[in-house]
Amino acid sequence: MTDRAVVQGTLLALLAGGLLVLWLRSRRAVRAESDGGYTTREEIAFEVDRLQSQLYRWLTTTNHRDIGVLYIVFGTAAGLWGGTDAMMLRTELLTPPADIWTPETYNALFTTHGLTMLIFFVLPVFFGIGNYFVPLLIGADDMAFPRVNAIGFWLLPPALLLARMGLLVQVGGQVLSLFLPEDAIRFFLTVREVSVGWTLYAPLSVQQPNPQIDLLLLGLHLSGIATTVGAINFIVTIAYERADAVSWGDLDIFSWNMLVTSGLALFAFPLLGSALVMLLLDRNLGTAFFATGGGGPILWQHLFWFWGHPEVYILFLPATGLMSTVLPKFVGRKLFGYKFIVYSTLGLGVLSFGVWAHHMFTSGVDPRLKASFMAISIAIAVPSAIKVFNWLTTMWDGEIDTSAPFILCAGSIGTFIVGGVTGVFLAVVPIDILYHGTYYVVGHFHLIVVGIIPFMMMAAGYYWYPLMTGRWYDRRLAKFQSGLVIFGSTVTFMTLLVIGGLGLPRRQAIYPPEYQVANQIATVGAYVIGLSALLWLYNMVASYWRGDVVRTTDPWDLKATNQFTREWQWFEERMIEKYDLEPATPESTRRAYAPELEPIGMLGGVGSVVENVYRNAGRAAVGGFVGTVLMAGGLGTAVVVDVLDPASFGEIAELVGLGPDPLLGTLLFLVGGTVTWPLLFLAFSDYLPGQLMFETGLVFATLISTGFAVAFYTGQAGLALVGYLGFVLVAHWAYGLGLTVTFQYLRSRGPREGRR
Ligand code: HEM
Ligand SMILES: [Cu+2]
Repeated sequence: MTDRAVVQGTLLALLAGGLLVLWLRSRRAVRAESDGGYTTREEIAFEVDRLQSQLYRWLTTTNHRDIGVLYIVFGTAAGLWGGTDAMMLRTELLTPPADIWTPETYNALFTTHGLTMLIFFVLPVFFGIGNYFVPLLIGADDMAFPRVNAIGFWLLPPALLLARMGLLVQVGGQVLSLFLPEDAIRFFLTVREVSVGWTLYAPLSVQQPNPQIDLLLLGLHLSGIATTVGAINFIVTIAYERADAVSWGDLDIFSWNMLVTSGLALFAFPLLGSALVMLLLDRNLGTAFFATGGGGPILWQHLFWFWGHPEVYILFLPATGLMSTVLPKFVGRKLFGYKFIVYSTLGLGVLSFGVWAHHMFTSGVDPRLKASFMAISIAIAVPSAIKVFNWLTTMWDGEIDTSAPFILCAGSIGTFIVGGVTGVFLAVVPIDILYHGTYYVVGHFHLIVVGIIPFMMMAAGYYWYPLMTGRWYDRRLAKFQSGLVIFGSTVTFMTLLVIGGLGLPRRQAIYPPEYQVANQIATVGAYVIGLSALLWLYNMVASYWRGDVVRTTDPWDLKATNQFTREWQWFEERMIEKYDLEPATPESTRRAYAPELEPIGMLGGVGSVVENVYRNAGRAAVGGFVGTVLMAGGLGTAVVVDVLDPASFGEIAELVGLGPDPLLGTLLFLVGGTVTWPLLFLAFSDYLPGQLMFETGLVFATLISTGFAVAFYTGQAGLALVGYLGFVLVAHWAYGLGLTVTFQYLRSRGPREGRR
């Protein structure tokens, strides 16, 4: 314990000292303000008066932007603290035996790391970003309840102190033991950081005597109150403080996500609070909520995870909201599928309360119950996937600006996909039973908690930095840092997935030597993440007073793609007011793809698809005919060289219930080729932002060729199989090209269309 206390104490002291030095220097240099403007580089004298008034201001402010900044600073500090825990964890795992820290220290580390990150890092930072930007985005003056807002924030520092008192007390004990006898400072020697795991599973959490557990429970309870209060404020603000022009259908995606997150928090945190009180009572007053014979240890797991699973979504929904906000600005296109993203967010919110028992597949839960939780857990992948597809589609055919925010967005989508897919496996009971308690789980959830949450925080930070400070950060450093953090996370957490797949259990300080090399790779990756975090911090802090001044009202050239959103309009007004800047005018404007402008048919989306089909039927038939003729050549050759069995056309007819008649099958095939597929292609092409060009046709053809390959497969093996697949693919490409070339031709001859 000692070594760890000293290390963490020293690191924190160093950090605090460093910040103090930076701050003192900044006082003497130029000051930028968090209000969308900058001050000139005048010298500001070091006055006690001014200091006092500043202190007073920050302690008593009820301004949503100030409170936002406070939240962000607090959350960042907590994140660095929890990050230090993570670095220490990984350091211990450099060698197989527990020789760097003791096993007890190791246990404490993964406990405090998890809790600090989940409770004191993510939500405060997102509440901070929300506080700063939601009112600007919805055109409100401030949050609905500014004073409650301040209270909500100021509950957090004491909560963190209570939760992590163990370390402070230990360091205090170290210092005191130099002067005082052991008896006099007994309290300091009994309190130690909690080491029962962040899930606080009973019976261990009930039985361990460490008094710090009680302090932790109180701290968590307090943080729960803070979160609930903040959540209520967001809900009321978004529901009632919107400007007249902002209807629910115009509400931006980030605010939608903050709304759903707050709704989840409102249901989840009071429940956690009750469970924590029960645990406190069990520990101190001899109740039997979680004792065998009483409610039982499994009851704790139910209560904990009924909060714990939605909590995961509370953490990650705001990150997806930031992605949907930032990504479109850097690909020059409007967010694709606004409505579907909103629905999927709401869907995730509801479903997230229905899957908690997937964390308990290895506990003694009724197998029938497990099966139903498995089903819902798999289903929850759908709304997440919808978001991913919409992001990818937003990027499609965009004009990509590879600045730091974009790099982080693209990296996030990648890690999120791997993290999400590995999660689907864990949702399956037998697979979870194999992998539960291994590093596979750690790899899976870190690909999400690291691969999208901090990435999006950084991306949003870079994106809005000019607005918040009136200055630019070092953009080259930012690009480097973004690449670095993606690289580090991939190396670290992919390695954990692999060693977990090989069966290495998590939460153990000592491990078999054959895993050493892999563990060292993961640790080096973690150090890379740590380094990139420091580079980020340096860039943000140093640029605050040294960065280039922003001299335009549209730093990201958003007007050119019609994405000059409300918060930037606010910024523009301020810049004009304060610094007499001219409103920026873009050199050219491109028409960003705007699904909102598309005519909505009678039945919403469905109606417009029907209209499309009707409008396009003629064109589709011609294109489909040309494509099918070309394709027939390829398929005919395949029949001749004997890799495609003509009888398989009969199977097609059988598939739709017409009996195994090859002739009927061929007919069906022709109808599909000349009518159905071209119509589908045209219907989708209106929603697919790509140009109606060869690439689109090839992609479409490749996709449908997989269906064909499955449907027409008649047991070919070896070389015949390769030939079969090859011919199927080539024939479909011929089809796709025939289709698109015909469309191109018809379009170039037909009347000019306004559509694209
Ligand atoms: C800086 C990058 C990070 C690294 C290198 C890292 C590393 C680790 C390691 C080694 C463990 C222990 C695994 C075990 O023994 O079971 C762990 C656990 C955990 N981490 Fe991280 N982590 C990082 C960031 C984060 C973030 C950002 C969050 C939350 C948003 C987070 C949340 C957790 C949680 C909840 C646990 C589970 C503790 C447990 O159940 O044992 N981590 N992390
Ligand atoms: Cu879960």
